[in-house]
Order: sequence, then structure tokens, then C-alpha cells
Amino acid sequence: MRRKRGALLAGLLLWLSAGAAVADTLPPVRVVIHDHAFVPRVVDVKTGQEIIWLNTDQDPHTVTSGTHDTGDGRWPSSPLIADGQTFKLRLNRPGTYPYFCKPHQFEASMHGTIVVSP
Ligand SMILES: [Cu+2]
Repeated sequence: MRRKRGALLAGLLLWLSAGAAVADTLPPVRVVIHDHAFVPRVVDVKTGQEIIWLNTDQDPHTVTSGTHDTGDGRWPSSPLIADGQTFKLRLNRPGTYPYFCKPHQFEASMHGTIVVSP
């Protein structure tokens, strides 16, 4: 009985670690920042899956958690992302994460949403 339980636990741990490995091996989700807009505006990712923003505008932008001001701090804001530069992020908790660009927070197109599922 004890032996069986050990095997069960080992199997469970293997399954859990396999789940984590799947998120790690998923390709990154890419968001382009173009003409003062996040494209696509809404992205769906799995827990731990990488998101990469690429700025293709001459103006620098940020990827900041929240909806206004300096943000809500759910992740440390990106610095200003220059033309041709990227910002990478992984979110480890399921949920809905609105984000915006600090310098252009009054432009509707400079807001986006990340939906993280388990
Ligand atoms: Cu911006």
C-alpha cells in the first residue's frame, strides 16, 4: 500500500512537471506596437508563456500593467521601448491583465489586455 502511494505521488509529480514543461516549450506570443496601437489588442496565453512586444514606431512606448497613471504594479513596467526594441514578460498566475503605454495613456489604441489561462 505504501509502495503504491509512492508510485502515485511520483506519477503526480511527473504530471505536474510535464505541465510546467509544456508552458515553457510553447512558442512566445508576439505583440507588435505599430502606429500607436498594440496589435493584437487582446492576447491569450498560458501560465508562464512568454509574451514579446516589438516596437515598430519611431516614438518610444511602454508596456505597463493597469489602465492609467503609473500603473498598478502587477509587473514592473517596461522601460521606454525604442524603435526596433522588444520587451518580454511571463505571467505566472491566471487572470486578466489590462495594460497600457504610459506616455500615450490617453490614446484608446495604447491599451491592451492579456488573458492568462492555466
Ligand atoms: Cu505609446
